Amino acid sequence: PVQAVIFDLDGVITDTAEYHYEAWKVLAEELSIPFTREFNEELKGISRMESLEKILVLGGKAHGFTEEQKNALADKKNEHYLTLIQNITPADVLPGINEFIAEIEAQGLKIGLASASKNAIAVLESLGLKDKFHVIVDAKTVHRGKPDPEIFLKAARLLEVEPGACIGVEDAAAGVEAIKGAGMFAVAIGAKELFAHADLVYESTDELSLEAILPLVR
Ligand code: G16
Ligand code: MG
Repeated sequence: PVQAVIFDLDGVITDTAEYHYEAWKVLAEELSIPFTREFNEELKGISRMESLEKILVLGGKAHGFTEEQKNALADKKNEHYLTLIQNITPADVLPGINEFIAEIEAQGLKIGLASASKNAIAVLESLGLKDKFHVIVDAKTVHRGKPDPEIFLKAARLLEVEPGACIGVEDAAAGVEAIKGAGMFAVAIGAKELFAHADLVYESTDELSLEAILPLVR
């Protein structure tokens, strides 16, 4: 039987993608790289440094910077991002998430977080949700990013639950791949055609229903 639900953060619990977009946009402009909302979609679930590399490739500047310079660029983006996320409040929790968490608690299941963001704890605190999580695994504590299953496996291990007894919830293709690689039931949020490997796809977070999911997990 299902014993835990492990959440992705950005795009599932709250929509920080817009803040990531704004912060990258300023940096890209300084580097004269054309950066669009469309391209920002490709950065979902991807680590900060991998995102920077992709933006530099987009601008044809993949080889123009030393490691030290790239670290400085990534730090600069993060400083801007940190000022933007100071505006996050509990009102920014995505629709249906508080109700879904209440349903999980009522069933006595454990709750974990598996986020590629190094700012995950700060975001959860601003949302007023940090105390709901029995375990928080973020990018600071794992070696390999999504789509590697490491982050979801670590969350399950810390929750003391078998991966097969976990439901993972994600909005990025790389994240769904990580959940399936971990041997968990994968619930994806977004357009159906983007998630061929998910066990279940909901277009929006407000459709999340534990009652509907549980009978589908074997
Ligand atoms: C999130 C976002 C990504 C972002 C990454 C790293 O992952 O989806 O777009 O690049 O975190 O964020 P930071 O720069 O704050 O470390 P997730 O897994 O929560 O969706
Ligand atoms: Mg995400």
